[in-house]
Amino acid sequence: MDRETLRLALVVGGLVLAVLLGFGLGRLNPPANPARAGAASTGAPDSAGGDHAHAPGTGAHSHDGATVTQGGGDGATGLSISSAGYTLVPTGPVLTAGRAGELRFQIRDDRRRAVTRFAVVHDKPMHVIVVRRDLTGYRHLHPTMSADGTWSVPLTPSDPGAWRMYADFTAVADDGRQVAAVLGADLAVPGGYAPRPLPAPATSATVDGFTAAYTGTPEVGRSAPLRFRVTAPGGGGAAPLEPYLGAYGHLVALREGDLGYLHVHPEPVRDGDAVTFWLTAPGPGRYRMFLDFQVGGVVRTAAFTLTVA
Ligand SMILES: [Cu+2]
Repeated sequence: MDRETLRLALVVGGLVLAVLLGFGLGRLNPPANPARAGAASTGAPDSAGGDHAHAPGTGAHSHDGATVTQGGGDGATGLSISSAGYTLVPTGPVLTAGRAGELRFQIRDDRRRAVTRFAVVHDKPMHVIVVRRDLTGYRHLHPTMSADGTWSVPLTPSDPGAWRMYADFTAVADDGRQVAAVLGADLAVPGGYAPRPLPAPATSATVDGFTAAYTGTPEVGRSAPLRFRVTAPGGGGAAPLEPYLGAYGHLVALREGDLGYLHVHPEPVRDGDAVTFWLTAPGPGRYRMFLDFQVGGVVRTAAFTLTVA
C-alpha cells in the first residue's frame, strides 16, 4: 500500500467511524421533547402521557406502555384508515340523512382478523367521533362490540354530505402489547351537500343556556393549557359539572382543511371551577374544538372555532 492509498484508507475509515459514532450518539440522545415534561398525565392512552407534542416525523412512540401512532406526521391523527398494523373497516349499510341508521365497523389487525381485545380508556373501550366535513353535526359516540369484533352504534346523520368518522381506541395485541390509534374513514351520506362556513373564532359558546368559555392561547408545536369554565343558564355561577369519561369534560379539536384529529389531554383534577386541557396545535390554521361536559346526567357539546397563528 503506497502512502497515498494509506492516507485515503485512513480518511475513509475515520469518516465511517465518525458516522457510526454520530449514529450511536444520536440514538443515545434522542431529540429533546419540545413540550413541557411531566404535566397533565392521566394514565389514559388517548389523553395520557403528559403531552403529545412530538417532533415532526417521530412516528410511533411509547405512551405509558402503549404505542401511539401518528397519522399526519405532524401531531394530527385520524388522517389514515390504516396505521400501525390496524385498519378501520366500515361494514354498515349506507346512512341516510334524517333517518335512524346504524354505524358499523371493525378494527382489523395485520392478519385481517377483527380485533376483539381493547383496553378501556376514558371509561370506554372505543370512542367514535362523527362529523360532517364542514365540521358540523359533531357526535361523540360509544359503540358496543359484538363477539365477532363488529362495533355498532345508532346514528342519524343530520344532513347529506361527506362525513368523517374517527375510531379512537387502544387495541391489545396477542402478546399483550397495547397500541393506541386514531383511525379515520369517510362516510358518504347521499344527497345534496351544502357546506356551511366555519363560524367566526370565539372563546365562548352557548349550548342549552349553558355558556362555556376558555382562556389560553394554543401554540404550534408546544403544549399549551386551555382553561374552560361552564356557567349555568340564567347568569348563574359555575355549572355543577359531573365527571364524564373519567374527567370533567372531554375535548376534541379537528383541523379545518384535512380534518386532522388532535389529542387533547385533560388534567385529572379541576383548578377551582376550571377544567384544564393541554393542546398542541400541529400547525397554523383554523380548528373546531368540541367540549363535551355533563350536568344533571346530560352530556352537552360546546363548539368553538380557533385560529392558530
Ligand atoms: Cu368517547
